[in-house]
Amino acid sequence: MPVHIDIRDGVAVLTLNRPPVNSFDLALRRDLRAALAMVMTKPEVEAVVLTGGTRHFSAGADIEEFASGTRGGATAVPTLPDVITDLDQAAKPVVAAIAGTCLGGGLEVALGCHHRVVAANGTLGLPEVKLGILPGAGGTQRLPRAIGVKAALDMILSGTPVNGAKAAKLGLATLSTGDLVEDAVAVARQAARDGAKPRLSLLRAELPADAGADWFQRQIDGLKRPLPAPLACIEAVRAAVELPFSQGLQREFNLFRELVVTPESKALQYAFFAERRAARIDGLSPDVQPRAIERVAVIGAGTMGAGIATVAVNAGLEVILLDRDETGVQKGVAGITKGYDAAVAKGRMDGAERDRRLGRLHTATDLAACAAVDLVIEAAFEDMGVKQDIFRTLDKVCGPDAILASNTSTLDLDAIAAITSRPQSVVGLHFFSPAPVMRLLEVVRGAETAPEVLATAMALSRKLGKVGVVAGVCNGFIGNRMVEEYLRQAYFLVDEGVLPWQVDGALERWGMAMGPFAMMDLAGNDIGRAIRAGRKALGDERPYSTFPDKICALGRFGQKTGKGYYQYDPATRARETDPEVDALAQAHAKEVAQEFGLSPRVIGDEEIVARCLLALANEGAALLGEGIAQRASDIDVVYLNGYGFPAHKGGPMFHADSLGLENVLRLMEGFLEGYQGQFWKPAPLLWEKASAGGRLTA
Ligand code: T1G
Repeated sequence: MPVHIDIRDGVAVLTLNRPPVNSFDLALRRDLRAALAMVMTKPEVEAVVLTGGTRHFSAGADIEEFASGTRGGATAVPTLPDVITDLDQAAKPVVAAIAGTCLGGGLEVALGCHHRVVAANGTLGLPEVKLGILPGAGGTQRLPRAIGVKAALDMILSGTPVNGAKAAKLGLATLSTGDLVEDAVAVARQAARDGAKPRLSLLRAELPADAGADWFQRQIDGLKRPLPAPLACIEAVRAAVELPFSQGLQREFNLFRELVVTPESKALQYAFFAERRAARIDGLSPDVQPRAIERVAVIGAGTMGAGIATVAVNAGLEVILLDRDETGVQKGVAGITKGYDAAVAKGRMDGAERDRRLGRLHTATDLAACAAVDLVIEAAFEDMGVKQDIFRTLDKVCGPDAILASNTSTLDLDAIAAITSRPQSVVGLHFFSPAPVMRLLEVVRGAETAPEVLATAMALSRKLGKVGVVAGVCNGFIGNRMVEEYLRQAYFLVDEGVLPWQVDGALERWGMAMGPFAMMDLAGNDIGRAIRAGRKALGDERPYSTFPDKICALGRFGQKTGKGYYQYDPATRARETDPEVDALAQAHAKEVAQEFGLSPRVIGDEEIVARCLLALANEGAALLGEGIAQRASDIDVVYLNGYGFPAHKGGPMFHADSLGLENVLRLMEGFLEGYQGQFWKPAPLLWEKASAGGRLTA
């Protein structure tokens, strides 16, 4: 039964029971309405408590239902607003007992109740803006009446949830310090005695007197990107202040209906499910169970290794951090400790937690220390010989069930696995820098990686708070292989007279968090040079601009040398264009024009964006066709979580689909006319899907 009813001495406790997260699909809405109506008619019931169990009060409306119109449809009666109105207007007091997630429509349901009691583990929020929509079941009207207009708009625009204590501090709920349901029953009983049914819908939502008449306009002006959803959120909250409740609800509903069909909301809802789909390993037998990972060794105490060790410690694992000598190890430990001390200083962590985490961090300089670990993550120098030496020793010292992982970003994992006696236990765990911040983790399956090892690596990525994506073995796996083609086009644009900051500007205006040149200055242009040299050594003869190597020849490696394609403020690392680079680029373009007989032409934003982004999608289609990625949406998950691709555009593959693959091919053929035309080779899968009128992300 989606709603369980238990009457306890005059109080009806309704428990939502719709696994996995009590999302309000049609069945749950119908059942809750019926259960509420039923208990309202029982004379022995004087009040009602509504709860969802200990992990999920409710994750909100059923996204699948309104994203794709399945499961009965979001507009099927009773709609979620219908159910919330039943709660709001109920004849007897209704108290929400909230533990765990209470998000979106789940919080809106709780706001329809007359009181709210929350457990410490409560996570209350309105994340709709992250799906390109807005709270469409009264949240923009009731939350301002519950906690004030400013606090409400902050929560709605950020989509960030608050925990139980913060919710209590905001006045959103009463914090339960004992048994949540019992506390809620007591509140319900008291409300019945008092005859108190405080309905938020009867209150007014007012701005503080000092807010100023243009307060809402200032919120609009303060938006980082004036996308439809945040703009609509501000309008809906304005309606809560300026209109009577019922008219405000109508305004909210109209804004919701407009948003739910926008390209941004389609892309964001696609991205939500794409991330969850990425966790699935196609063809994996349900009998395969991930192994328990409790003790991890991280080899290499440099930036990456120390970052990975931090991630593992944060996830509650026992960690041994190794490096060649004590100096290297202690440098790594110092970096980790510094990070925790900064968190304590900022009040994000207390001293006891800091000490607990550092207590899980151990050190060694001899690989023999890996004898009893469940998993080794090698994050040593990106050199095949170095890695093979380490794996040769690990193969001897580690236990028979230990999993051996490499954090290599480009090297051939199979060549590493081949020097061990256990290739089935070797997997790639490609973290992105800085490891404690970047959510993406490419889980690289070698030719012989055992299904159980792969499943364990994917389960570990979830435990580490990462978004795991399975990748096959090729140079650069998914993300870096595609970014090479993106960069290739960016450099060709410089060959044709576009300046680096102009390329970055076009892509950043389009939505990329950082343009390709700023990105390479961050990653290190010398790293880019090493990758290019590595690909050439592997026989990649495809032409490449000589411009990036000219930059490297000047020692302009990027932020780490204070100069790259830009110059950087030593204190703030703020970037500034550099006339020296502009002059170098112009001279370079002149040489290319003479060599290739190019006539100068203006290349605008549209062409810059198209050439760079379609190069991404094209290489994505190529590797998808080779089976390096399991599905196109996995490729999008890589770009949304590792390369600053804007989520409201869905990812490079979703973006290509949204243009239409026939149009993509036509655009590519158009490029064949230009200087870099010789380098375009539309991927076979792209041809195939385009000619069949299909999509990459279907
Ligand atoms: N609708 C449908 N399915 C959902 C869902 C939802 N709201 N939330 C989660 N799922 C599925 C998910 O796809 C996965 O399915 C399974 O549940 C476990 O999720 C009117 C319109 C709640 C914090 O944005 O943030 O309310 O892959 O793997 O890591 O104003 O899910 O197993 O088949 O993520 O423990 C607003 C979205 C909706 C919350 C749990 N609500 N969900 O995280 O598990 S719009 C949200 C989450 C709305 C109203 C509007 C997380 C979670 P499968 P999971 P988790």
